[in-house]
Amino acid sequence: MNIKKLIAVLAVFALILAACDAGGGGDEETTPTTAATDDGGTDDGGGTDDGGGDTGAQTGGSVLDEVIARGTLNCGVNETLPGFGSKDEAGVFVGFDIDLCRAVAAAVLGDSEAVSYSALTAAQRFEALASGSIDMLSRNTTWTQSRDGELALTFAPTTYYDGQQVMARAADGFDSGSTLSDLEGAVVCTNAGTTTEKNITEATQAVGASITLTTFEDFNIVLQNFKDGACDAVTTDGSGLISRKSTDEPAAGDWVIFPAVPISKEPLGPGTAQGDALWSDAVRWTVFALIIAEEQGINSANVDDMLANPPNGEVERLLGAGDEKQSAMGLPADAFYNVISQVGNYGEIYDRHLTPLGLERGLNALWSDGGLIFAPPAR
Ligand SMILES: N[C@@H](CCC(=O)N[C@@H](CS)C(=O)NCC(=O)O)C(=O)O
Repeated sequence: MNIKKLIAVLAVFALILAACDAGGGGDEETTPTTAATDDGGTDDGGGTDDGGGDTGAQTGGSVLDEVIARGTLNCGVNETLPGFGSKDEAGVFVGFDIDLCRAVAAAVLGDSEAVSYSALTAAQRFEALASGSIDMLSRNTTWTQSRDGELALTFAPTTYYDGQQVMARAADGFDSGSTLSDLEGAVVCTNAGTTTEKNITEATQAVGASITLTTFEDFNIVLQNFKDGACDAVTTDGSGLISRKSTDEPAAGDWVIFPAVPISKEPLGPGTAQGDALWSDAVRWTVFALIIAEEQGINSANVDDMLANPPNGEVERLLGAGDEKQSAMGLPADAFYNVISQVGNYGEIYDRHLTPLGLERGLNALWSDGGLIFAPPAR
C-alpha cells in the first residue's frame, strides 16, 4: 500500500468514527480532513489532461499496473438494485453498473469477464475504495463535492443523470401529483450513508413539512419496513425507486412516485481512489469510449466492419488503428475495440438494462439528441 492509500484509509476510518458519533451513518456531514492528494484537478470529468502519460501523481505504482498484474478487476457494486446491479437466477452479477466494470476489464485486460465483484451497501462503499479492497466503485453513486474532497474520490464521467424522488402508497392518498408538503407528519425511510438523507431533510424543511426520517443500512430493510407499514414513504434516486417498484410492488398502482420534479441532482457514475491519475484516466476514457462509440454508430454487431473500414479518423483511432491514443495511456491499442465488441456501446448497455425498466433516455440521451451524455474527442 502506498503512502497516499494509507493516508486515505486513515482518513476514512476517522470519517466513519465521526459519522458513528453523529449517529447518522451518513458520509456527507463529516469534517474535512487532509486526505486530499488530488492529481491537480483532473476529476472534473472534462478531461483536462491530455492522456499522454500523466503519471505525475504516482509514487508507488498505479492501480492500473496492479490490475494488469493481478489479471482481475476488483469492482464494488450493488446487488439490490435490478437494472443497475443485482444477481440473476444463476447468481451472476448483471446490470448497467456491472457492465461498466465489465467495460473497464475489457479495456485493461481484454476480457470483460475478468472481474471480481464485491457487493457493498451504501455505507460500506467508500471505505472499500480507500482501503484498496476494490479498484473501482460502480454502484449508483452520486458525485458530490464532499465525496471528491473529504472522501478523496475521483469520479469518472457521469453515466446516469438522476434525481431524488419519494415513493408512497396510493391507498394513503398519494398520487404522482403529490408534493413534499403532503408528507407532513409522515415517517420517511431511506438507507444510511447516502446523499438521500440530507436532501430529504433540507427539502421538507424548505416547504415547512415536518417528517420523521428513519434510516436503515440496507435498502432491502427500508423496503420491508415500507411494506410492513412502519414507513409511510421511502426516498432515494428516482431510478432506484423505479427499479424496486418494478420488482417489489404488491400490485400495479399500489405505489406512486412523486414529486414530478426531482428534489435533487444525483449524477451517478463510477469512482476511483484519488491520487492515481493513470488509473482514473483509464476508467474515465473507458466511459468516454462507450459514449463516442454510440455517437459514431459503432456497436457490438458492426465493430469488426468499422475496424476494417473506418468511416472517419475518430473511429479508426478509437478502435486502435492508425494514430491511436490508447497506448499512451498505458492501455492496449485495441482496448476500446474490446470494450465495444464484448460489452457494447453506451446505448446498448442502457437498452439492455434500463429500457426494460421503463427508464427513458431523457437527460441520459446523447448531447446530439438533446441529452447530457457527452464525451470529449478521441483525438
Ligand atoms: N445515489 C445516492 C443513493 C445511493 C443508494 O445507496 N441508493 C439505494 C437505493 S436505490 C441503494 O442503492 N440501496 C441498496 C442497498 O442499500 O444495498 C448516493 O450515492 O448516496
